[in-house]
Amino acid sequence: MKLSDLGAAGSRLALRFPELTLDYAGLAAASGAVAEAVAGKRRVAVYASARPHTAIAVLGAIAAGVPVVPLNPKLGDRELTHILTDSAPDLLLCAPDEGGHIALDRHEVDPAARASFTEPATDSEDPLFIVYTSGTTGAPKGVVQPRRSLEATVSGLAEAWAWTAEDVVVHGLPLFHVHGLVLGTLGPILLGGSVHHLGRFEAEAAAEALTAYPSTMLFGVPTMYSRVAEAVEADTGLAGRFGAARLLVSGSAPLPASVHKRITAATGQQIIERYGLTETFMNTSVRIDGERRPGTVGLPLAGVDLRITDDAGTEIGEPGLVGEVEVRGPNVFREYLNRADATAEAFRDGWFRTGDMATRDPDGYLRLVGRRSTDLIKSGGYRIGAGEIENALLEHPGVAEAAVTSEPDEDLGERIIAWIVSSASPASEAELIEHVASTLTPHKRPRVVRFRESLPRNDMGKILKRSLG
Ligand code: MLC
Ligand code: AMP
Repeated sequence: MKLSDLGAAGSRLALRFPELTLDYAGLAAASGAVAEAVAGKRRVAVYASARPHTAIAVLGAIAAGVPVVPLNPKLGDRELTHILTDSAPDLLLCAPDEGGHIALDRHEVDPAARASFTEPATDSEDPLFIVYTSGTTGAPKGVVQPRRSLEATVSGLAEAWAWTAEDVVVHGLPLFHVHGLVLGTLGPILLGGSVHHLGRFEAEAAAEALTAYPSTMLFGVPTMYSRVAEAVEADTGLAGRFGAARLLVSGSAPLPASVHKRITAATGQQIIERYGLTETFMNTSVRIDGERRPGTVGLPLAGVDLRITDDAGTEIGEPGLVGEVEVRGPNVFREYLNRADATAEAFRDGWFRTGDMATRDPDGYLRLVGRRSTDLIKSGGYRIGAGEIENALLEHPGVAEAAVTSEPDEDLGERIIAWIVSSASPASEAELIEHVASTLTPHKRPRVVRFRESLPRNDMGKILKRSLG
């Protein structure tokens, strides 16, 4: 991605946020000022609020060849400290009124700044991002994604969806994860198109944005589409506006077939599903001209090798049989930062083990059916490890024993449940929820706490989570 190429697009719309609109010339110039400020740094953190400053900061760092660690602005003390210690960024990029609590040298991003910058030569294997994501146990791991992954994913999706510079991508996704940052922000900019970010997701605001331009695509997680389904059933005017989009795309978690069908009934649109991970960016999608079959995530994108294996690692060729999804290709990450052990464990014979269980329809369409471990939870489209929440709970003086599980939830897909044996000085449900929200991050908080006299354990002392209830 060259800033000079962006600048050449001149007065075309690049970014629209509630607080500010930038054309390509403005975006290239403001990003150029960031690139000047970060040139030569080893690594920078970006305070990734849902604001234009985040997009400008990330583009500037990419232009300067400096890897970015996106920070969720709502990170609690423990998780923030872990990420900053593990990734050791030289500088924080943020808006002037943000990030005051973060003890790093800072560069304040100014959307009105103007600078031109000569980009250094880069290699496709150079790290682009270090994105922190949860595993089943322990603290989140930093996924090192090289420049080639971005290229592979954006070109693969562009081909699958006939996505061009004419499209305006509308969304209200957070900008510290792959979905909102890579697909929803860098994707449109790489393709010379536009982003209309809603600031936060509301069905009404999305409907308005979807009819403000000739060709629009909506990106969202299933929780957002389930809220759209409610809204369009209650208001036919709104349904018409969603019906006017070129494409509605869902990802990050399973889209319930019921939501898919309700939205089709109300708007005439059939949602397209695509499947990815922080470690792989995008793997598969339903194609624009393919059958949009509820419950399926389509076919591998160009360049992506995908197989389904049994426990021994042998490929399962036959449709209908369940196995683990393994992926290989230019979209796959390099390593977990400072975690050679976890990296080695994640790969088998050069294939990345996704932890997702799936089957294939006879025509090759992939159908995700669950995860290898019940200790990875997807709530509101966020990936959350049971282990990290258990560790946080066990550090609270009111907790003697803790286990974390999930239950189906209409709105969030899954909701987090904490099972607690209290200590001699018990804490309330609200205190424990707040404790997790403030030490880790609010979306990792349990939605329900269930107090028990004891937790079921096997002879080895391991908690039998399946017996909780
Ligand atoms: C609640 N809040 C608290 C709190 N309790 N803050 C501090 N302390 C507490 N105890 C805050 C929340 O932070 C949030 O603020 C607000 O209150 C409401 O929180 P919520 O009820 O948890 O969520 P909600 O607003 O209902 O959000 C639903 C949602 C959200 C769908 C909008 O879950 C979301 O944005 N999900 C997207 C996840 C995503 O992008 N995943 C992609 C991963 S990448 P505030 O200010 O935030 O409203 C990936 C790869 C791929 O998976 O394939 O895409
Ligand atoms: P994350 O690393 O946060 O990006 O989460 C990746 C996980 O999200 C995958 O391993 C899947 O379990 C899940 N996921 C992503 N897209 C989909 C989808 N379209 N349908 C079902 N699950 C999905």
